[in-house]
Amino acid sequence: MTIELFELGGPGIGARAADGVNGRRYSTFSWRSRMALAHKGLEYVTRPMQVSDKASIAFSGQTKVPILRDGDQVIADSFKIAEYLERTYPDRPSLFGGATGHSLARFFNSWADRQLIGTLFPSLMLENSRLLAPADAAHIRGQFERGGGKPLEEIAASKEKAIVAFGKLLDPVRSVLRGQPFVSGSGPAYADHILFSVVHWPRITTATPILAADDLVTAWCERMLDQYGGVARQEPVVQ
Ligand SMILES: N[C@@H](CCC(=O)N[C@@H](CS)C(=O)NCC(=O)O)C(=O)O
Repeated sequence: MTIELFELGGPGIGARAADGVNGRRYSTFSWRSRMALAHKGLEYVTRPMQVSDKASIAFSGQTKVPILRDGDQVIADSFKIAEYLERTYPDRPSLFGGATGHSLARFFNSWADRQLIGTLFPSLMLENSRLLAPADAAHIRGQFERGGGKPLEEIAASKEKAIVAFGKLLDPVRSVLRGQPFVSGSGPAYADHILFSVVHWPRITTATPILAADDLVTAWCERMLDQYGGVARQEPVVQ
C-alpha cells in the first residue's frame, strides 16, 4: 500500500519543476511528518498542492496540510499523523518512546506551535511569500494581515526583535543540548522533529539567519540534517 503525504508545494528551484507546486516543500508542519516517516523508515509519495487551491485535498474534508493517506485511512494534523504512524507501525523505530514520552511530545508540540512559531514566523512571512506563486502569496498575505491586524510589511519590520525573542525561547533547549546530543536523548525522536520543523522552515523559505553559527541549536540542527540519509539537507535553502 502506498502512503501519500499531502503537503504544500511551491515553485521550483534549479532543476526542479517550476509549475507552482512541484518545487519547494515549505510547510513547517509537513516537515514534522516527513521526518517522522523517515524515522520509521517508511516510503511515501509526496502530493504537493498550492495553499490557495484546496481541490486536491477536498477528499479529506480538511483545508490544512499535512494530510496522510494510508490505504483507507486519512489522517490530518501533524501530531495525529505521528500518533497514527506510531500506532500502526509499532515494529519500526519509536517516535515517542512510550506513553510518558508521548505525553511530553504533546507538550513540546504545543510549546512549538504557540510560542516558537507565534514569535518568529509572522515577521518572516513577507520573505516567504516572495517565493510563492502569486495566488499563494496573496493567500498568505491575507491570512497573516488578518491575524496581525496590519500590512505584512509592518509585521516584517519587527523581524530583528522577533529573532532575538525566538533565540531566548530556545534557552531551555540549549541547556538540554549541553548534556545530550538530541532533545530526545542519545538519538532523535518526535520532539526533535517538532523543533527541527521550526528551525528548518526559515532555512528553506528565507535568506534570514535565525541562529548564530556557534549556537548549540545550530549544531543540533546540523545533526538533524544528517539524519535519515540527509533527507532534509536535500531541500534547497534560499540563497
Ligand atoms: N495543527 C496543524 C496545523 C497545520 C497547518 O496550519 N498547515 C498549514 C500549512 S503549514 C496549512 O495547511 N494552511 C492552509 C491555509 O492556510 O489555508 C498540524 O500540526 O498539522
